[in-house]
Amino acid sequence: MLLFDRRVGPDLGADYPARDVPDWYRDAKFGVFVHWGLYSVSAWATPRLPGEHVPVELEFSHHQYAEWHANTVRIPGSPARAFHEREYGVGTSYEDLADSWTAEAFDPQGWMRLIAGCGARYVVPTAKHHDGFCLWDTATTAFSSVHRGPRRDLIAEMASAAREEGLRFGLYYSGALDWHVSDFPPIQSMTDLFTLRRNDEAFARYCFDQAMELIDGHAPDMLWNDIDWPDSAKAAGPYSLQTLFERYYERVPDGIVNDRWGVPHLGSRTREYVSEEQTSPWVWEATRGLGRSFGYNRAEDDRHLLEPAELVHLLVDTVAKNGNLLLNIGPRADGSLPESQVERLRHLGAWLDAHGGAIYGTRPWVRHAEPAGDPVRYTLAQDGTLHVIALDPAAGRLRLAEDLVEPARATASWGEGPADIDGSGQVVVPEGLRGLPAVVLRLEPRS
Ligand code: FUL
Repeated sequence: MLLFDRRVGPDLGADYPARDVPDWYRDAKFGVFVHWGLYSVSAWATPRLPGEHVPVELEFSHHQYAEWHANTVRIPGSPARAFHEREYGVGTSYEDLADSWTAEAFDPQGWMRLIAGCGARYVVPTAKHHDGFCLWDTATTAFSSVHRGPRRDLIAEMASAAREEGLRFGLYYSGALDWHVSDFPPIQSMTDLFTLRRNDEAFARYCFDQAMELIDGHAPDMLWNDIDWPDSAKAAGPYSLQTLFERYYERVPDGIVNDRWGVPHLGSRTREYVSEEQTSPWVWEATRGLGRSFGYNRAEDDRHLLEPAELVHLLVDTVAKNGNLLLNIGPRADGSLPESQVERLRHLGAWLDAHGGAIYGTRPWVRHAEPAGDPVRYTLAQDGTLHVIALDPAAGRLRLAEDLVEPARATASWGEGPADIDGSGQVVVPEGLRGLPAVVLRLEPRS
């Protein structure tokens, strides 16, 4: 039984033919999202502890995402506005902050070395977020990092550093929202999110031109669009989305897009701060920040961030269900990376270094977990080796599911040596492995 489909999604007809998932993406499993932009200057959002929720009517005035500051600050009475007025004085707009963004400690080689060194196979920085500030040398607007603030083509620098480190390079682009070229009241509800946005032809052309600059200039391996795309570009035409996709796949034949275009063109399915319940036949991607924001939020501390062990479990759970993890980091405005984030990435990297064989290049098995058994996740190597990833090695023993005990799967081993499975399917976890967040029992097929 094949548990995953070679295609990104079902065939949706001639306008949006289904494409195969490129092998590099299916094998990569782990990418790093980088939310860095003008919003990293204010770098503030109402912090939320794990599991903490705010009433739905406060979701936008108390937005958890620091990269939403340009919107949140315009909501009267919002904590972000109070912060902004305290910090910058009444009358200073969000856009005024562009000239104080100097990015003096930005070291793209250092970033990419760290990201690749921690086991990520691809990286996706934000080229333009909802604030409309472009991080590349664009002919479409002067509201960019080349004309304001850093006076550098940050995307070009990241692209070449990433590729030097052997990373695939994707780009995030906010296709539906651009607050720099819109004139609406602030978004205060989910309904506003999909209505207070431009859909006119001039804006569709603007987005098309910007996306084409990025495609022509950097051939991004992944095109990660956000929210939606201007409606007027959804019918056939020279600046239509169909044309954009055609041009993209021409330029990057093994490229992949995501699913946030507002049309039935399926790419990798995005899940933000949530997971798939079960193995999905379609490739998908879990994304979240290390805390509750993507952009750096100076109001967060360690209490708001995932524990290193939780991070390993998140990756393992995602991969077992046919997903990739696109884990976000939020650098500070000056380009430095907060130590609490670096430490977590390194922790994940160290685990991957020892156990990456159970992650990279794997495929889902017939089930991802044992609903009533010990906490495990399964992945299948392409040579038929089954990985039983135990999520509670501190327990010291693992009880295998009945169908794994006899007789099809012969040799069982931990990374460091053979494992003995007793008659009742119990296996002892070697003492030296019990302090790890997860350990891998390899069950090789009988040859
Ligand atoms: C969301 C955006 O609104 C967030 O700011 C973030 O970029 C996330 C990845 O996608 O929909």
